[in-house]
Amino acid sequence: MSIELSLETLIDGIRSGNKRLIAKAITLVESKKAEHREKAEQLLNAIMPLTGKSIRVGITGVPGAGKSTFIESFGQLAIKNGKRVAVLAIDPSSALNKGSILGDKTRMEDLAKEPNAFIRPSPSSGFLGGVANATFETMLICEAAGYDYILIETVGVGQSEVLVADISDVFLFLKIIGGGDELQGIKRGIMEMVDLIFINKVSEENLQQAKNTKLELMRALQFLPSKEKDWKVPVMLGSALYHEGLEKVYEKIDEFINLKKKTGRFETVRKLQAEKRFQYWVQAYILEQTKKNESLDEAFKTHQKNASELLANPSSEARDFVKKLLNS
Ligand SMILES: Nc1nc2c(ncn2[C@@H]2O[C@H](COP(=O)(O)OP(=O)(O)O)[C@@H](O)[C@H]2O)c(=O)[nH]1
Ligand SMILES: [Mg+2]
Repeated sequence: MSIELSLETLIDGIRSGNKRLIAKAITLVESKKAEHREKAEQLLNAIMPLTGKSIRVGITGVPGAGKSTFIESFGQLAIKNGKRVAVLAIDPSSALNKGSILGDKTRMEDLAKEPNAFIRPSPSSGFLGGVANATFETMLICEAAGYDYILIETVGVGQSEVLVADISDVFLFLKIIGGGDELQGIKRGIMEMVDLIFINKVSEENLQQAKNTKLELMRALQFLPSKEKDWKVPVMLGSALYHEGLEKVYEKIDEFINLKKKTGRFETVRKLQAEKRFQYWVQAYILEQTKKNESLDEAFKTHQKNASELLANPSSEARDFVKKLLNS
């Protein structure tokens, strides 16, 4: 896809909500080429005043839990309520297997048809050579384009939860009935991150089981420190596929966001997230500069090798490398 369009064209396209141009702008911020980075930054700076007004919803759960289905249904509900919805995905593994992120995008067929929905199928892989991604910047573009809800699906396991928690205002955990807790990632770590839990695929037949699962979850939550003061993580039952229980989720998200805004946590957390993003970019640019300079690149590789072969401890190798970097 060509991204050689002028900045003005892209910025106007974002402002006017032109999906084709929004997509091109996203391709630009996903590019790892140095010349694209500069243009991407100019673009992001230009749209900054238009960003920040959406509700950023992170959605996690094991593969098959129904995240994509949930997004499709929830997205339609939000649109019915007069909102505009953008759908993104975070997949730290895409650099490895180049898998299509929303390969199951077909499940969002109905949402994709909505003029007020924008679905970004897949982040490009190997962003700046790391496991990171441009989802944060993509989100800013969607906000500038006027989307009210940014729904971010975690794909892959492990790291994606942390990445999505780092950019969302509310973190939703989709659970299915049965299956081992381990299998469902009910590790302490994830439970500490969630703000809302939705038990999916609930039907008449498994209602009792679902209620038991709910009790188990509530018991587990009791022993965790609360992430937000005055917020009791709600455990809701429903079905993404049959559009059941989604209104309740919609209301709870609203309630949660309002509470966070009232306590000031909303702003505080967003500032912390931007700080993290800054730190990420410092790291990324240091590595980029390193790669550009032959002797530094050599030094980086040598120190890294020393660390990996346990010739010395990684921290002293890092310190030595940074000394060389500063003296270069
Ligand atoms: N019976 C039932 N099936 C569902 C429900 N929600 C999702 N599914 C199905 O579960 C499968 C996995 O859904 P998907 O959204 O792709 O899960 P993801 O991997 O978490 O994104 C699909 O076949 C869905 O149709 C539900 O509420 N009830
Ligand atoms: Mg999915």
